[in-house]
Amino acid sequence: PPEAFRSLGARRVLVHGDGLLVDTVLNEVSRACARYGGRVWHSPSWDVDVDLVLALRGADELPSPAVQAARSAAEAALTEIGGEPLGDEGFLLARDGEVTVVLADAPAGLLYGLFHVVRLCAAAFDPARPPEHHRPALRRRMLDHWDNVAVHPVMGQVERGYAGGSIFWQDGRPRGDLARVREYGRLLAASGVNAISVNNVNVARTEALLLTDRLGDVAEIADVLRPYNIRVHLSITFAAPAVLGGLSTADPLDEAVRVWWAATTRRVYERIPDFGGYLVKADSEGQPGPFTYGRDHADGANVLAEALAPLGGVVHWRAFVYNHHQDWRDRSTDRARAAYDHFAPLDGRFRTNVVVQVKFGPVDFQTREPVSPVIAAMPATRLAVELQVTQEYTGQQRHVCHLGLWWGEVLRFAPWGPGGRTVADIAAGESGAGGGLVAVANVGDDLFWTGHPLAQANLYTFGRLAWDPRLDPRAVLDEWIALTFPPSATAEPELVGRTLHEIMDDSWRTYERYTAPLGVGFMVNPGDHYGPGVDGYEYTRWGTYHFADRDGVGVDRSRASGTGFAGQYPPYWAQVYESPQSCPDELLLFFHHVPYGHVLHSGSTVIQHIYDTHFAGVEEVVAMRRRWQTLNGMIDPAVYERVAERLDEQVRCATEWRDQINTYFYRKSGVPDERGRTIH
Ligand code: GCW
Repeated sequence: PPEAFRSLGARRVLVHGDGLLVDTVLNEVSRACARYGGRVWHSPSWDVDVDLVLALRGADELPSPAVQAARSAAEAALTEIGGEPLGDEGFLLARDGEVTVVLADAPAGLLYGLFHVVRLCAAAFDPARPPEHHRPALRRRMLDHWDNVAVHPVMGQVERGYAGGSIFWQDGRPRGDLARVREYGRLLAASGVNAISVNNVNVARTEALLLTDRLGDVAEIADVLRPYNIRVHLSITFAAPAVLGGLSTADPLDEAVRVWWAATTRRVYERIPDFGGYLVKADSEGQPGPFTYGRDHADGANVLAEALAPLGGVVHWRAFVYNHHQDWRDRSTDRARAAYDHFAPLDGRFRTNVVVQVKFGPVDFQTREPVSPVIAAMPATRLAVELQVTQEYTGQQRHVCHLGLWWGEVLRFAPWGPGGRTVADIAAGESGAGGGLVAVANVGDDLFWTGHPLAQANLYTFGRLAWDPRLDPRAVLDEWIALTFPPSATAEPELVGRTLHEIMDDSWRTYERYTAPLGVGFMVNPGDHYGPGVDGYEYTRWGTYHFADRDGVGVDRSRASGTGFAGQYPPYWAQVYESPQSCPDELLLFFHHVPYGHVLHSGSTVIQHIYDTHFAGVEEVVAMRRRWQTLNGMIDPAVYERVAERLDEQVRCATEWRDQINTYFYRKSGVPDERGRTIH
């Protein structure tokens, strides 16, 4: 809300520098000052008493004495804190007497510096604030929209979208609400995101045309997002040379195909000079790819990379490739193995402007999965890690499920063993050359952007963790709370903040408790993936099984007796995951098939753990709802009502999960709950 800008808007602010992004900074400050009584000047023409200077360091004409003084104070502060270069997007914040100074080498740094000041509120003007220096750990911080241009008969306008229609597309056409797209760009910039892809990775006929005939639609979006430092990428179909270009093949090694990609890509850049690149889902879930021509994924990615390289673009090539025609009777095929089996042997074969984009887990964005072994298996390839902000498997933005803690765990995971390089290090790459962090977006045309108002926090947290994966997710949640429920617009802000933490901090674990147990995954209704469906996928072709029988449950993925997936990890984790004795409880059923009486590290048996967590999960959701009710009257009534209504649904759905899971396992195992609670 505008209130988040109150502290900035009440100050006297001087902006020094020129260019598109500096104009954005100027507009932001002017907007805030017009509302809250501050004033803004654009240097070099003024020399006035100010509270805040936002200045570019580089080339300029005639900085005024005030700017000069502020800048030299900031330079001194930078030297004092041992300043590394600020880089393309970094900035310094320091105090010069009565003045707060934000200094950047490039306009984007000034933009992020401005949003940092907004985030800090009054603290940005604290005379005792020591100088601080910020630059993003990850160069590309990207959101992938799974938005369809034409309404898909099953998936609708947005595949796995839970916040209404697309903000870009409607019924086969651009939605035309560029003001909203602009506001979206602003929201993303404030979170730190700097790239988006504007259409679904499943590319149908209408969407394919965005690359050629309908490029203008993409250019319009790029124009609106450019002032917020967001580059636009496009999902393309690998078959484009055939389906759009009229060629008889899309074979990546065919000369005519290479020429077609090069020419088509040049036309894209004529229209969108800062175009980001292509995103590709190939040979996966029915999308076309190089396999049709007997080529591999490196051949496929490289033909696109070659076309993009001279123009500065990248290919994001997804590693989400598996056989989606599995036979449940055949236990030798393991979907979890697929990405590694396909991609690890190709390490070193990708051109330098290819980014292999890997889902964080080996299966599919489950509430709990081990980290994908692919992340440690391709040292000679640029890798991006893909998260899912849209809550496909985590409550579909009807349940409160704050994912910050989970992402923090994933990003800090050290694939070679404790103390080694982390997932975040790999995504960052040597001197920032890595593929970055990507997430599937959760925004739509909904009044609150994300359907569930509290799901906004996931979007914000993703951007902040992509900027700095070492941030404490709880502190990031604090930021989001303060910006979304600013003290000046909230009755009893401390109580509101505390209550939101109580509701959200542990909500991912709560969600885990009442859904699929101990890392086994899925157990959702097929198709829409919402609500319990314990055997929903058990006999399907999708490769997501739990193998529960009267004696036990889980998937044996050990080397000794299972699918061998555990052996895809470097030795430390391969060993930990190999045996049920050393495997962490939360992943036990992902890696092992064990009897119901198997005793966990927690001391509980598997069956009792299932009962206990499912009862506890529902109790926690009921407590969430009760806590939320205490906020009635303290916050915007529309937000209050929307969350209240969703919490009712969460209680209903969690109860359904509890009862179906508990009953299922009671019926299978015949083991009663040792505490005698009701199992139907
Ligand atoms: O999780 C699955 C989803 C599909 C999605 C696919 C993917 C876009 O259920 O809807 O397709 O993953 O990541 O490509």
